[in-house]
Amino acid sequence: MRNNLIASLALLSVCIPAASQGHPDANFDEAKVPKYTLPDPLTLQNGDKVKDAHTWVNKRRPEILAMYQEDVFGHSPAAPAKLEYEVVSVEKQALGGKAVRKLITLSLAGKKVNLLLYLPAGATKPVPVFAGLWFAGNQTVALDPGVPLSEEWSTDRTAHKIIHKTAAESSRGKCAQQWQVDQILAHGYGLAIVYYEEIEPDIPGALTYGIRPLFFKPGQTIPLASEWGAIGAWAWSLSRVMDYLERDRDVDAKRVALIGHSRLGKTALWAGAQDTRFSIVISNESGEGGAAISRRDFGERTKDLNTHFPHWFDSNFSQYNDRENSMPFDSHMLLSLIAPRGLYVASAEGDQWSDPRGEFLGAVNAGPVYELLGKKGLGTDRMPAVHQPIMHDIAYHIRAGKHDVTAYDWDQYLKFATTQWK
Ligand code: GTR
Repeated sequence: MRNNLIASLALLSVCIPAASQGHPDANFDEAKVPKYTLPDPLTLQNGDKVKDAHTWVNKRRPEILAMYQEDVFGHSPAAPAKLEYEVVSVEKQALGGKAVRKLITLSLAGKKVNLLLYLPAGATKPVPVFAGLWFAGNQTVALDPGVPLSEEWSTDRTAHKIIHKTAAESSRGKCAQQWQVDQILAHGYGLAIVYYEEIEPDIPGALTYGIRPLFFKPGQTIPLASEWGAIGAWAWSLSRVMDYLERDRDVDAKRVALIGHSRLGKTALWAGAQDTRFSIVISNESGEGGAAISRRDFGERTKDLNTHFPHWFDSNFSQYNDRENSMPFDSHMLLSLIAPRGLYVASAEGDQWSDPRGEFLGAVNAGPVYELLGKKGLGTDRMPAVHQPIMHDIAYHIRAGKHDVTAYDWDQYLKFATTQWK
């Protein structure tokens, strides 16, 4: 199994950063997962049961949100009083006439971040939009040369140097299959995308190149133990993308689906948990620290996250290394913060590191909160076979293949969104 894992990690698409290599004693045997008890999302900290939507919205939801702010992703700054942005260009005949392409520069605390927006050409009313962050420059999802090449970040490990360079023209369209732009447009939807490393490079020690220091108090040099990590910064920026979408008259901002893969799936969940303006949240293989139940000793664990990616979470999170059973929360509670909005959790069979069953169980156990709010959870605790999606207000599928976003995944997300947006 471990060899399979390493083989599948080695096959990762060039579009997705190299995954950590696991650790020698990672468990991939379901029979060896010790028993655990999940905290109840519908019991308040004072022990009272949550029996109505009012108590959920006003008491329990804020309690859970506060736990995640304090101990996992960290507290983020408030939204700016006014979003600063500039629409740099509007191309009415992009992608061979199929799309209107807008390039927008968002100014996040003064740092410029490029938002690429494709909308279906000829739309007669505001359109719903899929929004998300991506692992490489905007040109990697754009086949047309109208989209400028992005800056790229990488490390020279031997020289302990962070390298900042401009992407090559050959990177254009490189990850297009992971976004299915034609399908999205054909459904009458738009796509809003930002390259996440413009917000903060995804490298431990790259803090100073991102937006977090722009919010430091005088004399502060590192975030406090309960202040946002990089995932917090990426998630906060997704809310700024939403601020823009609300101002764009061609967009139906009441119907925006947030989508993220892997670490950006964790990010989408955290953004959607905090910001209820997103009407749907899609977690594609978000794994540990995302949709997967942390208490399950299967694949990646909390300590792996805090060791390999110390910049992602707040520093309080490391108190749970090897102590997942002491968490007053688990992933089902993060997922329950999306309720009553549409939630899609997806796994891949070849991505055991992300613990597909743990992701499924996260979605199952968010169900009671959906039911309390009059929505439908997965309605079963039997994991479906590959390519047998379950779609209610919570949806789940597992597909064949590796850690990736595929056309199959998009077919399901488009179907789910279309049902939710009816
Ligand atoms: C892996 C990490 C996972 C997942 C993945 C990714 O190395 O262990 O938690 O987020 O990276 O983002 O591709």
